[in-house]
Amino acid sequence: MAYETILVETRGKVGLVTLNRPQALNALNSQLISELNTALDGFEKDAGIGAIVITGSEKAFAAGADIKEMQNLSYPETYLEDFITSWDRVAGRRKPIIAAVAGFALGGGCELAMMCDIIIAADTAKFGQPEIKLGVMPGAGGTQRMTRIIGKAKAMELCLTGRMMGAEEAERSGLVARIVPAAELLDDALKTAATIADMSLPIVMMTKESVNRAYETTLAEGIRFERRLFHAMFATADQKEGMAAFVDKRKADFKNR
Ligand code: CO8
Repeated sequence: MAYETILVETRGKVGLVTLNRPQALNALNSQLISELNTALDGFEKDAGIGAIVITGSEKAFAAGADIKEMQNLSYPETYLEDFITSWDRVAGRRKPIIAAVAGFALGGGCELAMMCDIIIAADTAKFGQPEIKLGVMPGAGGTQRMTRIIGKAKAMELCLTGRMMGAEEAERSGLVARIVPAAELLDDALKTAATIADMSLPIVMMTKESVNRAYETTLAEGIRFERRLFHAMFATADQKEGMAAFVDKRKADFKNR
């Protein structure tokens, strides 16, 4: 498929999507989101792909939803089209996704990063939910995911003032897993993704599902969910291989079954 707003590549077992609307700081319009969903559908179906990286440019991961596309929408149009709901499909993916963020991750850009499983930030990264300055509020999970990730005090401040926070503050707040020098961002994210892609895919997917449960249920239910999946893992060949490899002092050769 020919994409116009993203670049799609595979690097070994890693699928790489680069947001590519440089003239608009990678603002997320409907074409971009539709192309991103198509690319992710392809990676999800491809048995050779074990992890995905989404990145932007040096200047911007994404500066938000495309304001020029949105500005004249009416309420019935947003309601009838269920505007933004398809954007959330990124969060429902089963394979792990790393957001490699340099420069601006604002509004929908910050929300897109938070839909991913791990955010690795360049030292140049700036996160924020500036929608309030446009007379709206975050619409793709920003008020919800950010509050769960960094807590009410900071999420409330960021959403109500629209101020940006830099990479260090984002790491301190638990939004990003790690900060790396900008020049090393993509290599680092690809290396992290490759490490994950080398593990057993079903075990990786179950682990992702289990960690995500922590956001949606009580501790007791979450622990029960984890235990059920943990027990189920003993039905996989990869559990036998992983533990045998440890005992034999060799690298595990997972077969994804
Ligand atoms: N939408 C459309 N175009 C944009 C956007 C955007 N969000 N951001 C930047 N651009 C365009 C500019 O209009 C400009 O285009 P042109 O050259 O044609 O005038 C070009 O990108 C470069 O931008 P600037 O000249 O403004 O670059 P600066 O370096 O001076 O400033 C900033 C960079 C601070 C990032 C600035 O561009 C800015 O404030 N952008 C808007 C940020 C913002 O408000 N984002 C929130 C948008 S609303 C939103 O995201 C709602 C979420 C809804 C759900 C999304 C689901 C995923």
